[in-house]
Amino acid sequence: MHALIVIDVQNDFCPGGALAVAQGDEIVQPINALMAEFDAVVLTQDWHPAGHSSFASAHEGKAPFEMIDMPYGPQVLWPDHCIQASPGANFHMELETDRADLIIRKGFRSAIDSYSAFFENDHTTPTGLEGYLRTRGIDRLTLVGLATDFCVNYSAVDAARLGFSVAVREDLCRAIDLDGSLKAARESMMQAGVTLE
Ligand code: VGL
Ligand code: ZN
Repeated sequence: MHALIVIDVQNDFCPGGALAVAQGDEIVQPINALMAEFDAVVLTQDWHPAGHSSFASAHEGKAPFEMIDMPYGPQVLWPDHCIQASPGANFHMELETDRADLIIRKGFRSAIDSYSAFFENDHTTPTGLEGYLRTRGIDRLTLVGLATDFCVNYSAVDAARLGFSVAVREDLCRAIDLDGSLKAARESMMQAGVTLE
């Protein structure tokens, strides 16, 4: 069984959003068109409480895109984004969310960020997605969405490590590309055995 995992296609990651990814909206229609080809469709939704610890605004004297050391390791600080129940946290208006079997939210704990759809950034706190996929008999995943070098990358690497067969459709992803993060992400995905399509 083969699932399509659509990562964070939300207003704040699209042009005009708080953490806009260039051309992030271009992938919406082709992702809609792809949904029918899969046994299951899962959407992820970045879903932060106001004042989340990944926001630069929560750290005195820090600006967006600076790094900070968190108890679980280094963390990029972001502009406030995807705040629970805000318009920016909504899916892109044209994404066909009605076709999703499951919508899984992540990043809702104030003290820890969660790029991956499988584990929070401590790499140990599970989101529950693995259990959902396994109990549905899903062993193959295709990932698309935003952003290639953060949430798609972390999700793909975790999925491969968990033993799923994983492909990333790079043409249906867009990247933030911070200080070479896209190149590093491609390398880590290839290293983990993810197929870049
Ligand atoms: C993401 C940065 C912060 C992503 C989410 O979806 O790639 N990036 N939160
Ligand atoms: Zn986030």
